[in-house]
Amino acid sequence: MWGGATAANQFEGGWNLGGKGLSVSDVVRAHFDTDVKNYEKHTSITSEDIEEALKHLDDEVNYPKRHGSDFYHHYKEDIALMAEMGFKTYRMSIAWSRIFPNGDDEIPNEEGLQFYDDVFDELRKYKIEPLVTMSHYEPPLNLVLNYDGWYSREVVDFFVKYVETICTRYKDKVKYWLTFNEVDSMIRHPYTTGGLVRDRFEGKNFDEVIFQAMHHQFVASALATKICHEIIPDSKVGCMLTKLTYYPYTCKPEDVLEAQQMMRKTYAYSDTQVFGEYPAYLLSYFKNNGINIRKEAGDDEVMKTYPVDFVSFSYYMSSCAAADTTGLDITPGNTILAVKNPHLETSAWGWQIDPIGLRISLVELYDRYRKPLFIVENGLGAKDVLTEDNQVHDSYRIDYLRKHFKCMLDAIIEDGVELWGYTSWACIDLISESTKQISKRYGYIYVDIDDYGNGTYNRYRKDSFYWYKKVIANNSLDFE
Ligand code: BGP
Repeated sequence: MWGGATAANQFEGGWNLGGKGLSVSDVVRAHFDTDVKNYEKHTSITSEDIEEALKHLDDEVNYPKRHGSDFYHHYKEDIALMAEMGFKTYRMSIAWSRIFPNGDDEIPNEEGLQFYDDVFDELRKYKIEPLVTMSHYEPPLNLVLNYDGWYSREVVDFFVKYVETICTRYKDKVKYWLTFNEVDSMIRHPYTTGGLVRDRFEGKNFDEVIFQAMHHQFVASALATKICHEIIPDSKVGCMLTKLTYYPYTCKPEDVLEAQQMMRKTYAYSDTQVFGEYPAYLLSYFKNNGINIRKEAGDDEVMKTYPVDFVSFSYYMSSCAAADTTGLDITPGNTILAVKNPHLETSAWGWQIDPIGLRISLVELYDRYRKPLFIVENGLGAKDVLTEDNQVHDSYRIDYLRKHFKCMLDAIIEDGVELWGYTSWACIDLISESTKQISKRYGYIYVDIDDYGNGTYNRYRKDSFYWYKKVIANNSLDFE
């Protein structure tokens, strides 16, 4: 299933239209003046930041996720362009706060439900299968301010109600679902993923807070799988992990061990969702760090009984790990900083380009889980130039994709990996999660706005658009 991916919090816009409530992402400010490689600045949100954002509800310039790429008003045109490329599938997310504006509402927002009905109908018109993420950095803000986000057990119940609502409403329209985007990302950006604001937990072990919130998401994810299967018997529900890939910097056993430990930090969360229980090494981590998770009776059983049907992941880059990093170059990756690999090139944002790492990831995940895999994010964030005649010559993107596709094919053909599909991130330009810039562009389709939201919002096909169309039509790279 070839296609592309987006997420409402970065793409949809219409943040205050159609009865939508505020989500965590609507109050995240961009920092246009800082080093784009400085993640800390972009991800650590304080109560003061939120208060400030609430005073500026007319500001879309400094809060770019509010306008995104305005899919809200462009969905027909965007889906037609996806169809023109031959998409078989489109990964998107439902904004929870469009359905339950405050998260704890008694009844859902009909206008919000209708919006996604319209989107799914439009996709059906072109026989594009939706793959829907239930929660992609979109917890309703009210759940942060009045419940402390996913730290609160009550949020599990609110999520369950939301899942029941969307599964019932879209039971004839959506078969493929993902529960939480990059569930592991809670450890790197606890606010966006879990609605956790550090200063609200003074006096508490914040690491414990994060794992408690994550436990709630694991239980909620298992319950969502159960609900989905009950309401839509032929549905498939997947987990979604950030596939970070670490190589030992040298063959010194100390570096190999360090890389293994780093990889386990990546796998801990998909291990839990696939095997339905916490892996021994995560339990050891809890014990050794004084982390006590509060569980309710039945949690373990729920997690064990309703594991995911397939494993989806994002893959952009790889990194190195060393026991002693003194004197080594450090470079950014997907919300991480890690040791630079001297054998790889980097993107303009410092991410290390590694197609073979994708094959390695596919093999490792398939050997580990023996479940079908789905690559739901992969792509190159680059600075594109729109020419005077509205073209974008993005040969660098084609080059990145071609090399990754070749490795994907090798994984399927040589290594026997069962890969259901591939949705590149992001098929249409949108606001970057880490830097809040649209100038970090990923799309096959250019959206004519700048980082401040100035522009026409017109869509233009890039060179990669025509290339991807050929890949899909041929279902191979042989046409080149
Ligand atoms: C993933 C997220 C996406 C996304 C992507 C690219 O981790 O699921 O939401 O944005 O990374 O990252 P960025 O936008 O920081 O370039």
